Amino acid sequence: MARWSPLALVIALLAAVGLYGSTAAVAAAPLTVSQAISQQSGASATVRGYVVGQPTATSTVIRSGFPDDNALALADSASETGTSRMIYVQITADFRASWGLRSNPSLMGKQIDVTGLLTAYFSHAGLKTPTAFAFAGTTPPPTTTTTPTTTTTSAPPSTCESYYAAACGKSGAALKTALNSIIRNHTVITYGEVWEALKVTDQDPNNSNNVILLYSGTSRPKSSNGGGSGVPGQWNREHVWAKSHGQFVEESVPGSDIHHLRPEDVDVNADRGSLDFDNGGNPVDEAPLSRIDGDSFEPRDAVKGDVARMLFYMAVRYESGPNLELNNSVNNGTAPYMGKLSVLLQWNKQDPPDAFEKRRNDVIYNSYQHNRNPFIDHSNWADLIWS
Ligand SMILES: [Ca+2]
Ligand SMILES: [Ca+2]
Ligand SMILES: [Ca+2]
Repeated sequence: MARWSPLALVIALLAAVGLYGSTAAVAAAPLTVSQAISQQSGASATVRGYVVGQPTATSTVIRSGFPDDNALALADSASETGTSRMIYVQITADFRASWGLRSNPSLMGKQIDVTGLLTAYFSHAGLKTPTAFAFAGTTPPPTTTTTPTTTTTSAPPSTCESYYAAACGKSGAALKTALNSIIRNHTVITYGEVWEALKVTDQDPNNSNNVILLYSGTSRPKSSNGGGSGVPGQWNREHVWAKSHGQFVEESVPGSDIHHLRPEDVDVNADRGSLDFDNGGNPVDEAPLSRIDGDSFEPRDAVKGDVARMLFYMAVRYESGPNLELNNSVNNGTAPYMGKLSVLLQWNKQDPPDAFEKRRNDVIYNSYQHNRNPFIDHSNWADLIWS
């Protein structure tokens, strides 16, 4: 059965009734910051500018050490320091996790579009009560014709113009370093909160009461979570990067990072244990499409790439405390390594990202951690770093 992302479904439905593309309303071009400063009329408008800091008083905009996520300043130049040439943007609660500077200091210097009311804030030219934030260039361009538009699938903010701007055009160690800087400051959830998060990220697209188990592919009730080891029919939280490889605990930043946590049958999780990944072995009890031998685990074909990309993410996200890395070995034990890299690179190509995996990345980015797995957005980057 086809798996539709919510956005693709909406676009498809709109196209079906002739609303998308053919009769799209004409959108006004965004205002510049200088235009917005001179038009403090209280009207709603979209303003495009560069993020230049956080206003904390009428004539004070700070550029680092941001105290909270409640406001930002835009200017027509990314290097602007004169507050008279800035507009102060209120960030209401719904937008703070994604657009506040304390949580997202890498927004500094980025060009964004904000829609809100042109009215004073901090006794200064302002934009209040926002209804939309977007990176400039990710907003659909104004439509002035009635030419039908080709529909597209849900696109992550993965263009070099926005989320990955600092990584674009790089390779090798420089690409790895740039990606680390983009993804390393994520919102950490507790290990207890992981249960409810996995019920959302790994929901069965054909049954919203269930989750899909990683290594078996089984659809199992969300409510069957928990259980001690060996409780039949239950699922728990599989660490794809085994905790012992680097010796981190469950209640830690890598331990509760849902980019590499997946629902799995309690017994299958125990079978996999802390094995490295490689091809070969005998079918796993209760997950017969996956294979196991004395020193390695081979996930079923449909998730081979998913496993590889989770491990790529971990190696890039964690460069200290512990510094997780990939190597070409099995039997890595408690060293902060996971193998086999050469096999993972093959699996990444063999099983490219699908709708389930892309949706999962979007949900983690939008609702939980506010960072992305770059290798789901750009699977070729694994080769640029490790080949
Ligand atoms: Ca083996
Ligand atoms: Ca897959
Ligand atoms: Ca690392």
